[in-house]
Amino acid sequence: MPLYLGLDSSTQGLTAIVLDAGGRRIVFQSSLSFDEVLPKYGTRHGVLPSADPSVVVSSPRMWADALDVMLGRIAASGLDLSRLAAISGSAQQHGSVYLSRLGPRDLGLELSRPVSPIWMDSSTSIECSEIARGVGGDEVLAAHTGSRAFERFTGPQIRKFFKTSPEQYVATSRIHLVSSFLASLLIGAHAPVDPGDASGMNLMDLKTRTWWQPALDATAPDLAAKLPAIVPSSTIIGTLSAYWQRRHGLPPARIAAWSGDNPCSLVGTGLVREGLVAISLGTSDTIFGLMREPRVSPDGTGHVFGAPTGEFMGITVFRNGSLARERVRDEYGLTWERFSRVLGMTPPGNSGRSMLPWFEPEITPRVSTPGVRRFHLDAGDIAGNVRAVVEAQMIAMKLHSGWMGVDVKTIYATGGASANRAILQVMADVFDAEVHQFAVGNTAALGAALRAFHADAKTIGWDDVVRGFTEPVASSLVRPENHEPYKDLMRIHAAREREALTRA
Ligand code: ADP
Ligand code: XUL
Repeated sequence: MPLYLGLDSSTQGLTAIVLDAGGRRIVFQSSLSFDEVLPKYGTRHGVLPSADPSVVVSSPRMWADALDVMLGRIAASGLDLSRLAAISGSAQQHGSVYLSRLGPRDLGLELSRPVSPIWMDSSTSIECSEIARGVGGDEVLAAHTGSRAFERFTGPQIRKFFKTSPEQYVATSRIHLVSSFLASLLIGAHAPVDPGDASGMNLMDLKTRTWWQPALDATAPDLAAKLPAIVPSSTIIGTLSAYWQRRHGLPPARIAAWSGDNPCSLVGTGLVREGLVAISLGTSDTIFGLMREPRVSPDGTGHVFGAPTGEFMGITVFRNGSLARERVRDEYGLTWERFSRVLGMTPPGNSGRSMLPWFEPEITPRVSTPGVRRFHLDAGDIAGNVRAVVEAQMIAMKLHSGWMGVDVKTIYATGGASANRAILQVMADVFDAEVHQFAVGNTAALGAALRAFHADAKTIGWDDVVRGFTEPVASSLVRPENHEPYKDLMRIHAAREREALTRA
């Protein structure tokens, strides 16, 4: 029976999952951390050092090297790779790669810009306003592309590059997303993007799934010629190039279009039907669910992306996710085990102590000048701060996801921090919902493998593709125990956010 490989190039590392479609089981999993395995690039948490905190870039060559390391691991895994039928991938969204030429693999590629701005960048507020103005306003942009202009979205990033480095912009023949860049390396030719990742650019018309000319015009000249084609998510875009076949002895597997990590996670959590939500606690915290019809967020916070099923997905994204939790953990020299124990010992509602956890600029709500606000909370209060950061994150997630219109009774939790049941208890209490864990922490890589399966065996419906792979672990259920304190806290938190934003 065929094997399918899913790769996930995330902010901090690369993960691979191989699944056996017939046996409905995962037969290989491996992850690497960019900082640890490729130290010569000098990244921390996957990003390059920057003097300006609003500028966040990473290295496309590092992503290419990581792909090489991972394909080497797969080749050495002992799996019968003659059965490897198809490969797909997932990547952190919004990041862009600027190429003047694409060779047969990473060493052959010529970058017109050595670094890639990624989703954590918040340096393009001016370009966001310019693009919104150019198309007739925020609402018009959101109605067409699914989102108002956001700093991390690729369009504003491209505009900034065009304005600050016009010559390099002209020398750029193709601008890829991280997903289509890595897919290009696999097929040895320029790969298209899928609608899921293209909708993170402020450039695609969500309904027609084609580039929206007014947005291209408002972004940079001659942009249409520099962008990849957009193809349905389950398109086979080529075969693994001769280079990789020779280098690692891999078979000529079919390559399916890559997508963004959130659209892939939608599939990897089995959310191929409307009415359920998943929360991913990765480097970013995200809450998302499938949408049959695109309903754009009226307050402008969330996004509508294309879903791999051909439908849509609603999503709200928070920048101060795992790294904010880590900041608190490290401030008090805790391990995750100790962090969880302390969290479990403090009461829901935290006896009135709370926080706005904006350690870094925030996406939701939009905060460009970071700063943590503490309320009735001393910096030296370990237990109070641990609970405050997690409660604030979960409350913000509930407050800013109402626009999706889902009555949340069940949450599928995924991402690195979803292994932490004390954090999931706070999630269950704040949402007053049951929270489920998955056996696979990286549902983006699993979703990518399942997308490869779907693209290869097109006649199989999505329900059948995900069956047996994406059911949450039955014994993992975390039930809400105490929602009462959060009814008031939700209101108080919303007022504090509003006040902090007016003062900023
Ligand atoms: P990404 O895919 O965005 O790179 P992951 O989903 O792999 O991120 O999540 C990585 C994060 O998971 C780490 O930054 C770490 O803070 C967090 N994490 C890992 N284990 C735990 C734990 N036991 N409790 C809380 N957070 C954890
Ligand atoms: C989504 C977003 C992040 C990145 C990194 O809009 O900015 O979730 O995809 O994971």
